[in-house]
Formats: sequence, structure tokens, C-alpha cells
Amino acid sequence: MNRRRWLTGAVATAATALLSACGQAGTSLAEQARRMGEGLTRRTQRLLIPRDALAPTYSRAEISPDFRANGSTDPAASDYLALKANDFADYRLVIDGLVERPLSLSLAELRTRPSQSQITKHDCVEGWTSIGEWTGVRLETLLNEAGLKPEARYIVIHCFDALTQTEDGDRYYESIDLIDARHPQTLLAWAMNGETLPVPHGAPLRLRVERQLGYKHAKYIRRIEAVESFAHIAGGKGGYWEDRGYEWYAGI
Ligand SMILES: Nc1nc2c(c(=O)[nH]1)N[C@H]1C(S)=C(S)[C@@H](COP(=O)(O)O)O[C@H]1N2
Ligand SMILES: [Mo]
Repeated sequence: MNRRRWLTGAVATAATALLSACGQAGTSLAEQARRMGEGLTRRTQRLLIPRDALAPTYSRAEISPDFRANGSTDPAASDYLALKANDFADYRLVIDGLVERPLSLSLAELRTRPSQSQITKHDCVEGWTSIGEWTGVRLETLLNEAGLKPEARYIVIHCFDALTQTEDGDRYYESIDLIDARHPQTLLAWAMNGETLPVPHGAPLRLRVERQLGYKHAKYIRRIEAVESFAHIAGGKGGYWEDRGYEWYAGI
């Protein structure tokens, strides 16, 4: 109750401050308040919505005809190029770290696991959204198969691509906690809009973590590692963009 009262007060204060700061001639107060509400909703709902709530889903008719590709769209790392040249037949998803039974699975093996499809809205921090259908295996299914050790607290997703194009330099990576890893919509997707996942969107395998912003949805997955802490990985902030100042928890 206290937290809610505090939030209501904080939201009202922020709204008033913003209304006066952003007031524009010709824009009604009601319209300004509505626009403000959108921004405030985004910032406050992560505190109010339960972590296990589902992201909204959409109908086939709402799928974006031109889902944008962003960040890396054509990785240049030699290990990735070698796998791509053979249509990812030699690809293995490695799941290791703090697990009882490390896994190494081909795409064909991944496809024998129970799969799931969902049509969701992707929300990039740059301000655009696209709706797409994703098909894959729940991350939780594979984590159960590997058996997380009790010390495991985060799941780190290591990717093939380096945005700087220097191969051994900073490859993309991301991390999520076990609440998101076990969330019913968190998928390792191998298909998009009913077709094999295209290279610009992360072939052969990408993460969908639907309650968070776009940069958490790691494409070009190379390895999944269960860890107790990510402080020792790359810049120590839990992700490529996090190491460059983005928030680790990017809830939407
Ligand atoms: N490996 C990897 N994953 C990534 C990125 C990237 O550059 N490399 N960009 C992120 C960002 S900022 C967004 S918005 C989405 C874009 O996914 P899309 O290309 O399918 O739209 O991928 C995310 N995952
Ligand atoms: Mo993004």
C-alpha cells in the first residue's frame, strides 16, 4: 500500500513537472497528459506488473509486412560464416556453466523438443516496433534438461557477432535472470513468420524474451551459460549494450 501511494504521488508530481516543461502551444492539456501517460506507463509498469505476466499477443493479420532488422544483420565472424556456408547443418547449441548435464544440440535435435509459436510486438529502444511470429523451444525446457545447479542465478547468451566487426573483440552477449529464463514466452526461436529464421533476424537461433526491450533478444546464439554472476564477463554489466550504458533490466 505504501509503495502504491508513493508511486501515485511520484507519478502525479512527475506528470505535473513534465506538463509544464513540455507544454506546447496548440496542444491541449488533455493531449499532453495522454502523451505523458504513455511514457509514464512504460516507466512505472515494470514496478507494478508481476514479472510472470504474459506479453500481449496478436493475430496473424497484425504481423508487420516488413519487420525491421536491427543491430547486426550479417555477422562476419569466421566461425559463423563457416556454419552459414553449410546451412547451419554443423551448428551446435552449447548449454553449459552451472548445469548438471551440459548439452550440445543440433538444430534437428532442437526441433524434436516441444515447440511453441507466439505473435508478439518487438519494441526497440530506438523507438520503433514490429509484430512478428516466433517459433521455437522454451528456454526453460532446455534448462530443465541440462539441470541447473542451485548456485545458478543468471543465464548468459553468447552470440557470434561483433558489432565492431573485430572477430575476437566484443561479441554481442546478453543475460537474463531465472524469472525471465523460465517465463512461458521465453523462447529460443528458429523460425519467424512460419519460415526458417533469416540471417538478418538472427539465424540459426535467437532469444525471444517478450517482457523486455529489443536489445535483450540476443540473435545469432552461440552458447548459453548458467552463471552465479556475470561480473567477470566482458564489461561486467551483463550485456553488450549494458556495458555501454543501457539498463540491465529493460522491462516493458
Ligand atoms: N547478436 C545480436 N543480437 C541482437 C542485436 C545485435 O546487434 N546482435 N541487436 C539487438 C537489438 S538492439 C534489437 S532491436 C533486436 C533486433 O532484432 P531484429 O533484427 O530481428 O529486428 O536484436 C537485438 N539482438
Ligand atoms: Mo534495439
